Amino acid sequence: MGESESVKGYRAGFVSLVGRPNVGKSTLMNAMLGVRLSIATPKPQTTRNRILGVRTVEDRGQLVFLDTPGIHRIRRGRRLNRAMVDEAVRAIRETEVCAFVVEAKSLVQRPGQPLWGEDADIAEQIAAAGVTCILVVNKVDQLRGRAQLLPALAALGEDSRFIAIVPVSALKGDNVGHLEGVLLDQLPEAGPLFPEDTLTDRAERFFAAEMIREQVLLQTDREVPYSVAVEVELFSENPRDGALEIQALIHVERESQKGIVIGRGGQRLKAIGTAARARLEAFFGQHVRLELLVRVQADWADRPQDLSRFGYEEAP
Ligand SMILES: Nc1nc2c(ncn2[C@@H]2O[C@H](COP(=O)(O)OP(=O)(O)O)[C@@H](O)[C@H]2O)c(=O)[nH]1
Ligand SMILES: [Mg+2]
Repeated sequence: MGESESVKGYRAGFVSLVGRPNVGKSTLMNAMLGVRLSIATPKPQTTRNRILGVRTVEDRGQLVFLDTPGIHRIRRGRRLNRAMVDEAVRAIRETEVCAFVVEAKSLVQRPGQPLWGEDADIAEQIAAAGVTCILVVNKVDQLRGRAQLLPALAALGEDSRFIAIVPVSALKGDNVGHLEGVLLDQLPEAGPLFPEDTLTDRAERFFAAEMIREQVLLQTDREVPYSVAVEVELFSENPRDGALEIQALIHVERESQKGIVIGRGGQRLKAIGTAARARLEAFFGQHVRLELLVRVQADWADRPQDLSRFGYEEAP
C-alpha cells in the first residue's frame, strides 16, 4: 500500500486492530493517537466502518492503524452485520501486523485455555491469514490484581501464534507507550506512508456524522442504537463568521424509534444536539452550528443502496 524510499532505522506499516465487539479497539487506537478519532461507547455496533488513524513517532516510524468493527458470530443475518464482519476480516489480510485485542477478565475465567469462544475463533482466522500477531490484553484495570493474569499469560506464552503479549489499559493509558514500541518493531523498514502530520484519510463530514451517531448511541437504549444511521447533508464554513454549519439527518427504521430519539417535547434530540455540538467544536476547533432532523427510513440496514449511501461497504 504505497511506496516510499527507505530511511535507515525508520519503520512504517499498517496495523489492524481486531477482536470481539466492545473489547476496547477504538479506545486503544484513540489512546495511541492521542485524539478521540474513532467513536467508542459501551454499545455494540459503535464502530461500523473501518477507520484509519495515523500515528507518526518522530524519527522512529509511522503506525497506520485500521480500527475495525468487531468480529462476532452473525446471529442476525442483516446485511449491515455481514458488511461489518467482512470489513474486519479484510483488514487482517491487508496489514503487515495484527493487534488482536482481548479482555483481561475473559482470560482469567479459564486460565488453562484463556482464549475460548469467539476469541478462539478469531485467533484461528488471524493464524490462517498468516500475519504477524500481537496479543493485546486490554482492561487490566478491571482486575483486582495483575497477579490474577499470570496463569493465563503463562499458558499464552506457549502459543506460537503470538509474537508478543502486551497487557494494557486503553482507558487509563497504562502500558500503551510500550505497546507502540512493540508494534513499531514488527513493521518493515520503510519511509513514511503518509505525510507526517496526517491523522486520517477520511473526510471531515464522516467524523461529523460519527460524532452525532455517538451521542445517539449514548443517549438512547434498546433497539435504537442498532437502527440508527447519520447522514450529513450540509457541511460548510460560513464565510462571515468562520463557523461550521452542519445539517444532518438521523435515520431510524421505525416511527416508534423516531419518537424515542426526539423525546418528549423534543428534549432528547436537543440534548443529543448539545452534546454532539460540544464534541464537534472540540474536534474541529471551531464554532459549530448544528441542525438535526430525524427521518424514518424502513429497513435501511438491509438495503444495499442505503448501506452504501450511509458509507457502509459490502464485500465485492
Ligand atoms: N475499564 C476499562 N474500560 C475500557 C478500556 N478500554 C475500553 N473500555 C471501555 O469499553 C467500552 C467499549 O470500548 P470500544 O473502544 O468502543 O470497544 P470496541 O468495540 O472494541 O471498539 C467503552 O465503554 C470503553 O470506555 C479499559 O482499558 N478499561
Ligand atoms: Mg470500536
